[in-house]
Amino acid sequence: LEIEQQIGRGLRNGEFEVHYQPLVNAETGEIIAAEALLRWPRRREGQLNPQRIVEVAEMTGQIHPLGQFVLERACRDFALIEDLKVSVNVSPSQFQDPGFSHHVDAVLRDCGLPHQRLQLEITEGYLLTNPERAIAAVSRFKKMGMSVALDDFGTGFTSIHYLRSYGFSHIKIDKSLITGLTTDSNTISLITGAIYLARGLNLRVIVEGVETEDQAQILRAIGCHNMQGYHFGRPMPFDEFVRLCKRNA
Ligand code: G
Ligand code: G
Ligand code: NA
Ligand code: MN
Repeated sequence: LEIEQQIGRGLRNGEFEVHYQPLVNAETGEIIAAEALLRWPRRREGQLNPQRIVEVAEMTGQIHPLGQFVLERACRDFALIEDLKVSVNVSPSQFQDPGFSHHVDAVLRDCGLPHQRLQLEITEGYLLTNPERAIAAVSRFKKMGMSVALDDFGTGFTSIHYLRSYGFSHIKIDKSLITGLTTDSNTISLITGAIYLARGLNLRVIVEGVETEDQAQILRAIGCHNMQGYHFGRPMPFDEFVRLCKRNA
């Protein structure tokens, strides 16, 4: 079966799920948010990981129903708990869709989740193809009360100029930059520089892919605000995430 048809069938049959990975306050270790990540648990075949699904869905237009599913699921789940933010990945064609901000607004109202508790994550691909519209969209979402994070920072071409002019509230330093953090002094310099730069531009810094306490210690020392990674928890079903929060409280 073509991947497109498999995704269509998965959507119709309600096979997709959303898992949540904790984000912690770097200083206190307290869970402050979670990233919502698409999962397709019933599939046994390995070739369709979330990244591939999103890639294909982006080409076929299925990213709209898929993205809508993730957004609604995430908002509905987080409306059941207090205070914590949920961070949802938005793909370029969703972000580009003129009706998207209205849709997000409607979902939040429908679920009763305050706008301040939703964060959108976007990667830089779209920013580069359509800077003016992207800047306008980021500012619109921020005016609505949401935070907007630049995802996968350090993997692409984002220039310092872009970082300044887009008005993001957060940047997420990509996990690929963290590899070797404890052993390689160049890596430490690179991350330190990125954090220094971001803080200078009034951006909150999230470092993802934190896998060990040694890495967490270094990141705390160099001023990272929030951390995410297997060291604090893998992406997990909502009920498990709620239990983790209760244990940590
Ligand atoms: O969690 P994992 O490593 O499997 O995610 C793989 C990739 O899929 C990541 O780049 C992540 O951003 C992306 N992804 C996961 N869920 C979603 C989603 O709901 N929407 C979009 N656009 N991308 C997602
Ligand atoms: O592209 P994006 O940053 O949205 O994707 C996040 C991806 O990173 C998810 O697929 C998630 O499962 C994965 N991930 C989260 N924490 C870690 C980690 O500590 N190590 C590794 N290798 N991957 C992680
Ligand atoms: Na992300
Ligand atoms: Mn990322």
